[in-house]
Amino acid sequence: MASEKIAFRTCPLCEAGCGLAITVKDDQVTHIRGDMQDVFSKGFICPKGSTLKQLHYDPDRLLTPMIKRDGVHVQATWHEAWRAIEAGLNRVIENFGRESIGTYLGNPGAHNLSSMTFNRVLLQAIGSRQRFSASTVDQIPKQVSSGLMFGSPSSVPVPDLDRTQYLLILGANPYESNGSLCTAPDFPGRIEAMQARGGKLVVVDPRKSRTAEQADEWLAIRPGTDALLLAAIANTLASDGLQLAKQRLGNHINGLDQLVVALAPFSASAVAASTGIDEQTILRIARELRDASCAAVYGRIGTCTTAFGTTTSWLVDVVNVFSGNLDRVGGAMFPLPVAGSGNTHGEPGKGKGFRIGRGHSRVSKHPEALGEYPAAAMAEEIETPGAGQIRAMVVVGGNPILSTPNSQRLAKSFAELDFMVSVDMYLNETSKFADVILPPPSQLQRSHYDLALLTFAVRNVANYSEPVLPLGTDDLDEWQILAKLSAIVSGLGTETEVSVVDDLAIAGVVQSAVQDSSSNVYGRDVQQLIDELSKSGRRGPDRILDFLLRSGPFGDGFGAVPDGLTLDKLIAAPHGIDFGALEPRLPEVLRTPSGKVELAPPQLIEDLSRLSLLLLAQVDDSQLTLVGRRHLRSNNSWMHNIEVLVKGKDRCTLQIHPDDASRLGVVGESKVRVTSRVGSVDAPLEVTDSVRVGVVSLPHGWGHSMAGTNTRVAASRAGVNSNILTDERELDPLSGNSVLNGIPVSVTRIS
Ligand SMILES: Nc1nc2c(c(=O)[nH]1)N[C@H]1C(S)=C(S)[C@@H](COP(=O)(O)OP(=O)(O)OC[C@H]3O[C@@H](n4cnc5c(=O)[nH]c(N)nc54)[C@H](O)[C@@H]3O)O[C@H]1N2
Ligand SMILES: Nc1nc2c(c(=O)[nH]1)N[C@H]1C(S)=C(S)[C@@H](COP(=O)(O)OP(=O)(O)OC[C@H]3O[C@@H](n4cnc5c(=O)[nH]c(N)nc54)[C@H](O)[C@@H]3O)O[C@H]1N2
Ligand code: SF4
Ligand SMILES: [Mo]
Repeated sequence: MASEKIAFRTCPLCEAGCGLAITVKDDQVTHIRGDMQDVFSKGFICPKGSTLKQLHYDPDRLLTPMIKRDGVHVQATWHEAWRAIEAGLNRVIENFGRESIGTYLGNPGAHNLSSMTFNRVLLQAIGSRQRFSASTVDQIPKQVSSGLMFGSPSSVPVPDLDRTQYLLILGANPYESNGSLCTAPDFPGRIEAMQARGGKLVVVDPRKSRTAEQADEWLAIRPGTDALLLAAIANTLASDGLQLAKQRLGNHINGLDQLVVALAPFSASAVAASTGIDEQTILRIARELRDASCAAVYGRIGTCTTAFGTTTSWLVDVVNVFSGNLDRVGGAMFPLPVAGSGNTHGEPGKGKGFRIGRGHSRVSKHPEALGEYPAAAMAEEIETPGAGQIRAMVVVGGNPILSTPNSQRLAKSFAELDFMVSVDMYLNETSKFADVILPPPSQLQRSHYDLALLTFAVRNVANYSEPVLPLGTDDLDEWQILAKLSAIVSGLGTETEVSVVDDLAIAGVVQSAVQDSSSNVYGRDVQQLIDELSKSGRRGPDRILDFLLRSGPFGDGFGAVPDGLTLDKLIAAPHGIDFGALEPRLPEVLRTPSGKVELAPPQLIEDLSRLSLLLLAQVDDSQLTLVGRRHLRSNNSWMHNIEVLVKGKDRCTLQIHPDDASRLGVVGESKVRVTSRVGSVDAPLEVTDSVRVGVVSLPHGWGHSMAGTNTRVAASRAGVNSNILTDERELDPLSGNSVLNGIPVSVTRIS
């Protein structure tokens, strides 16, 4: 008789983390649907959720390591791969030192328990400061502003979606993205529930996105000017006296007077021309935020990936404070992550605070942020000779050749590397440069817990998934790959058992917890705790996760809290455990030296002078600016090899407003040439009034036509790479984040 089971697991593809119910017959996945009983997603999934099946069975997915021989990737055994890596990396280390090894960690690692627990080990083993990741083409500005204001880069306030009555969204499109830095399965449903209870949604976006279409009000802002808009909203609230904010938060804030003075130049009338939003509207939005029974401001990609990413992210929370909505039910609130995080460790209410610029990149002297340098600086660090020049790259779950600015320059530099390793399941635009590719198992063959994303969840929930399908006999789990790499690069040799690295990893985690006076295992014996954990037979990420759960805010503290959480208890709850709605956390959540919310961090106050220069800039709508967009059926660059997700009409089009199209004489063209300072692409034209005049939009993650890759479906609908146009010189100077939106471009006929 055929064996049939239904497995429950969290979808690891995006930040929403929906529960899936997966039917497995004789070790074959037959069907994937939403898990109706999931405590958080309650049955919701998007079209990507069910494609974990197609991903697993994708004939192009790598099942064995690949080694490049005479320029061509061929299948190899793990043993051959490890030997090649040892030889390649050792040669670079011996000749040029450890600093010459760069790393790039990609986005899927944030959704991957193995990477969340072992990437750190790998970085330590490599021992180089040349660290890069997708963070600097994404959310790092929000983490820097949160670090400076609240003392920890993990303390990112999220809109209390299920209870708010007014939501101001800037530069996010959760109807396509399903939300980011705000973990909320069925974000659209939660917005519609807000509207149904009489709440209002206002969307600020240069495009009439699907979220803007759903909004009660759409404000078509000029790209890159959100900081001005928010400064003017804050300024308006300040001139009204801030009674509400002082009454609610007065005891918890520092720097109010200084900030109010610094905001003076940014009146609603002063920013109207630059932002394209009229004075009366700005004044009204400010007062609506203040007068709503509760309200939240939320900004994402369109606010982070601009030249004022950090300042904009800060001003989002300044407005949350000024309207009296920070840390308030229905406002912007701090989650309490079940497995702990930077915002639960250390003495409650006080800490060492947060710093950037503890080092500077070698070539352009960009300040370090969160232990890394801007992805935009990777190419120059590879190209520029001298001590510390990158000669080898280790890329884990990243596709920077499509995801980071001035891709053509980066591709050229990757081609010049002495050695490269990719941990990736596809031979794609980035891994094609690797001397060795190490394939992780599929998403269905691993356990899962959203260590990173549940830190930003709109409810305090926990959900663990066991692997749905077993590893193949020759497969290694991703943590084992990372552990082996760590052993090799630290000189322990290819024969080292991964358990050696694993034991070091768990010891490090436990050690830091027993030294934390706020931890429920403070002062306990490290070995005793590890022995207790190891009784289950668990190893690797699961053992570490068990520890994080047990020592977290809801944990059993190894006996200290009798009813507390353990991994066993979580496994017994396959639809997850809901620890309830968010609760106010001020001042306990703070880790600033002052024990207050720092409203006026010096770097940010100083950046307001740079921002004021934007007010002087000539507004010129004939200069087109490029912004991006996401589509529900995409996932950055890497799911275009799944037929059901790419079929239908071409989505990689250049959207342009009809007025601009006629001004430029391109109305009837099927394709146009788009050119920026750094490059040029020919893209299909889509004339639509969903973009504002002066703005054109092209999605990122496409451009699958490079030779030497093997993603056949993606190649058949290649599209063009929008990051050929984005400029590696344009950065947010505080966080190092790339400017990926608001790129000056010209659009011309292809002669
Ligand atoms: N379907 C799908 N879902 C995804 C992803 C995906 O690729 N596809 N990627 C995931 C990842 S890694 C992330 S980080 C999240 C991102 O999630 P979101 O932040 O929601 O990202 P986008 O959908 O790109 O929305 C950004 C919006 O900003 C607008 N915008 C551009 N420039 C500006 C500007 O200057 N000001 C303002 N106010 N708006 C601007 C764009 O028009 C766009 O509508 O999505 C995640 N979810
Ligand atoms: N112009 C423009 N550029 C952008 C953006 C934008 O809005 N506009 N968005 C930016 C954002 S928000 C992000 S997050 C980045 C993403 O940037 P990246 O992280 O560099 O790129 P991804 O497209 O997510 O590619 C992920 C890679 O990991 C592989 N992979 C998938 N799952 C796994 C796994 O479990 N393990 C391993 N080892 N590998 C895996 C995939 O095959 C793929 O090669 O792109 C950024 N680039
Ligand atoms: S919304 Fe995100 S987490 Fe939910 S099914 Fe879709 S891809 Fe998966
Ligand atoms: Mo992202």
